[in-house]
Amino acid sequence: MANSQHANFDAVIVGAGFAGMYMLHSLRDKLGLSARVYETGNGIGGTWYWNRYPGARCDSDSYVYCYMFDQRLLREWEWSERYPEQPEILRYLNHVADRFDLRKDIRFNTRVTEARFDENANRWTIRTEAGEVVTAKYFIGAVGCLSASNLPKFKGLETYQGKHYHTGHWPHDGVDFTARRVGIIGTGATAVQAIPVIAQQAKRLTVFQRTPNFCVPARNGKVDPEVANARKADYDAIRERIRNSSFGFELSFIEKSALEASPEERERTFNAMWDQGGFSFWLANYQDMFFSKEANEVCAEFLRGKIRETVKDPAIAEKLIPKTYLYGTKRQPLDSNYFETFNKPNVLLVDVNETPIEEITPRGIRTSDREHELDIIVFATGFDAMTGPLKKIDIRGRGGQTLSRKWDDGPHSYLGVAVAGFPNMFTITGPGSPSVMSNMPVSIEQHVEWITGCIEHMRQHGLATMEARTDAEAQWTAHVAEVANASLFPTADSWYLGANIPGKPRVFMPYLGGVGPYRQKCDEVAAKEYEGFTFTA
Ligand code: NA7
Repeated sequence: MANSQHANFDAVIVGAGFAGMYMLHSLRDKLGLSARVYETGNGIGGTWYWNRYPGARCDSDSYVYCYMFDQRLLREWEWSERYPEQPEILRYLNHVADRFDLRKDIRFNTRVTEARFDENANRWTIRTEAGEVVTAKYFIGAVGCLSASNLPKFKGLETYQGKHYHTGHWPHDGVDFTARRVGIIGTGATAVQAIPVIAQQAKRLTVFQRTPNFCVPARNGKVDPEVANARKADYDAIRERIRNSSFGFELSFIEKSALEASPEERERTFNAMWDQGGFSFWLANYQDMFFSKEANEVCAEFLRGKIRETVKDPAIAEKLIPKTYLYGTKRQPLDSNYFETFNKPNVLLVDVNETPIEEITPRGIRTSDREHELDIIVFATGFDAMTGPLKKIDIRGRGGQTLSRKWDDGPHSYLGVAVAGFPNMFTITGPGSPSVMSNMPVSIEQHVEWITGCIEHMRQHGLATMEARTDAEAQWTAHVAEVANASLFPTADSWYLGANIPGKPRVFMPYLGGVGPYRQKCDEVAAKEYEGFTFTA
């Protein structure tokens, strides 16, 4: 139980990943407020605490996948590779937690189950699964966009006698695949990382694929020390560039239509991006790739050619080629030997559109044509993204209205950071902000700093509550939809619009307007005395 001295806080923060850690540091050490973080896991790290599956690593270049708020931290930390593996990112976050003495204000192994706004006291009452109750003026969701794992209901799973794991809840002591017959369901960004690594160990790996992916090579490796040092010397400029970019990277689109370029020029450009690896092909391609089906098609055709070149068996290559959606409208997976893995004799690809999974049996997975005997099943089946983690908490605002109910038809939010009817509540990288359509640490820092500014403003003016206005929320929510609908993104059945979760409303959740313009909008709102918000004294 909390001792009485600390049962009332200025702020309660849920989640101790990148977002919750910086929010704590910011409120406690910059503003001098009392803050407590609750974290379900037994350690800090959020995404990087839970996702320990084989091959788990970041898809953002390490020199921009980190906090930028502290010059010394930025210059002192050395990343070992272009894309750090999960253990290294977790080491980095633990280093940050020690450096800023964060742990003493974090309660681990503690799930927040309920948060209610008390309209008389203008405070939030927060309850944990263990029954602890505390109050706070501010309630801040730092719950992550991809933390509510999705385990689809497969008939018969409870009868399965082997071991099964979801990639988002991986055992801390690892899983030994040696001499095992392994099945993996899913071929998203997670599976694309895990499959080549599992295939190296397992006796046999059966991949159950529903939707193939356009993968691009990550091209991971050591970073030339000269390049790393030059970046460290240039961090001020790098920070400015990524803060004003579209996606939080040093990447920008080619200011030309893919259709204006000659086939030879396109081939050269595509090959250069392919060789460079990473998100260039996705986020620094011809500027009309996300807007014109014809332009998109030439990009897709290049990638289809690469799959055909890599996969030796033409029938398997055809199965691995996406045909049901446009390139880039689902999250771009980065791969290290993904397509090559399907050339291995111990790897079998099952297209569940041809032979659907009928049930899980005590011995494995039965598809419509046969039973696949398996010792281990890996569910790489993704997450109830963005709204899922917030809806899991019983959050009640004014008049007892629940957030879950309010978001029945999709998320309604002002700037992705505040919700009308839920005063003094902030959602870091919530739906309606760039979030998953950006390099997360960049968007997290922007939100944390903006929220800190709001709270400082309230303190300076002696204000009791801050709340998004319904009209401002409606306008912003419409704007988020309008920007998404102007692109090709909503044409795909992606988790960006909840299509992976049966019954979830089909609403494009992240804001596609770009990290730079979004930051500018938030800064303008603040400069206009928080336009779109109401305050009470
Ligand atoms: P994703 O990208 O949601 O991938 C989940 C995969 O699981 C995807 O291939 C799904 O197919 C598949 N899936 C989901 N449910 C089923 C069922 N019922 N049957 C068969 N296959 C299924 O999650 P990830 O973990 O890979 O990546 C999430 C993000 O984490 C990633 O984008 C990064 O930002 C980090 P579908 O495509 O829905 O047909």
